[in-house]
Amino acid sequence: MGARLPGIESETGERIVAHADMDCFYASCERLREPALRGEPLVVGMGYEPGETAGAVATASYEARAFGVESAQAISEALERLPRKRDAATDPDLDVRKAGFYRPVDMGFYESVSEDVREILHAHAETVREVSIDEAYLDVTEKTMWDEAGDFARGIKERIREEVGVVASIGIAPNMSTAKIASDAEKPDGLVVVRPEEVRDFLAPVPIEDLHGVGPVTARTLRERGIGTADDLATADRRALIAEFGERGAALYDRARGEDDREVTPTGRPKSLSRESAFVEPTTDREEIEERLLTLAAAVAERATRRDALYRTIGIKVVTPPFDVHTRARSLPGPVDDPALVERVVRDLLEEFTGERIRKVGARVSNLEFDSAAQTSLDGWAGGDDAEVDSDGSEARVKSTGGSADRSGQASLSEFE
Ligand code: DCP
Ligand code: MG
Repeated sequence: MGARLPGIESETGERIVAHADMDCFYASCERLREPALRGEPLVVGMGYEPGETAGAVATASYEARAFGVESAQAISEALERLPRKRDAATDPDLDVRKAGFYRPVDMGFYESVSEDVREILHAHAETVREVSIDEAYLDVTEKTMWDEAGDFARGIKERIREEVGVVASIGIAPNMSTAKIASDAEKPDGLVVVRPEEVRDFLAPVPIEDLHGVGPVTARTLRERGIGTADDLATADRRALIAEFGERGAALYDRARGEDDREVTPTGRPKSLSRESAFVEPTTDREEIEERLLTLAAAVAERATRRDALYRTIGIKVVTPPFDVHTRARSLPGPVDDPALVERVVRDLLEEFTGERIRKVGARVSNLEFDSAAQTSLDGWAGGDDAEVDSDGSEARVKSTGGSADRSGQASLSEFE
């Protein structure tokens, strides 16, 4: 990858990202309203009713995990490893000291606890991306510095513990994928800071199964190739990985090396919208290629309009055999919602690939803004020299660059992966 807009610096290493994940979340919530469960083996079951054996384990407290109980296990199996206290009290064959408590899930209550945690997270970050009920990424670049990141994370953990009563594990790193691995590294009650210069060493021993995007099937294939750790992956032959796994191979390789320049974007707010499509056979047919790309561009522009998204960057992706990915983009001086402009720009960008055999094309709008309130006419543009807007674009819905110029020029084009 590595294709970037001219004159735009890589942001790698400049970002400070935190990942927070609550410890045995549902179990911790149950302990809030039933303090007697603290320190006890506790299983929270989905589809479970008190006294019954149906359902599956949503989560287990760390005390229960010591008995071999884990998420997604059948309650019946969990009961074999960890009998209920009540049953153990009356059954002479069972040992009460080796028994635990079982509770059914109560999503409404967990959501309310989650809300309280989120409020604290938002107070400590510029941007928060909530990825599940108990997990979020925070962009804390402007809230802390590497030298004090540990104290900063400790402060967040303290507030969550004192004000909500649950325990968060936090990882801080220069990018999202490393921060997630860091938050998991010392659970429960974990706090791990991985400074930019420590990323490679920190990741090296991590088993490939713990890397984002590696499922059981991929893991098995990698292990058959003798690749068991992030370091094995990071030092593997990139081309061979691409030959085996396609574009995903390249992404895995980059993540294993700690290269991940994804921006922390707010929940529900994508940073780009794209669509791509492969030809049955790689083709040089200019008309077919252009037609396909324009269809994709129209679909992407329509999606942006529907979501009230304005874009500052319009780009294409062209994949040539074997799997060479080329991205090209043009940045605009201000955010627009202008399907005709998208069409014109992608057609222009495709020009460079005339005559090439092409396997796949894609269209993308990025550098999105969702603030649809402050749109002005085209006259409101600050005017940039790389813009390709001609006068017939006057119907475009355009937002003045005045109050939001901070985001301009940050487009990284490696996001197609
Ligand atoms: N959950 C679920 N089913 C699963 C996994 C999780 O219902 N298979 C629910 C219960 C968890 C919550 O989601 O409490 C959060 O998931 P985590 O993976 O973060 O697990 P925990 O927070 O329970 O434990 P950990 O301390 O490992 O984060
Ligand atoms: Mg959790």
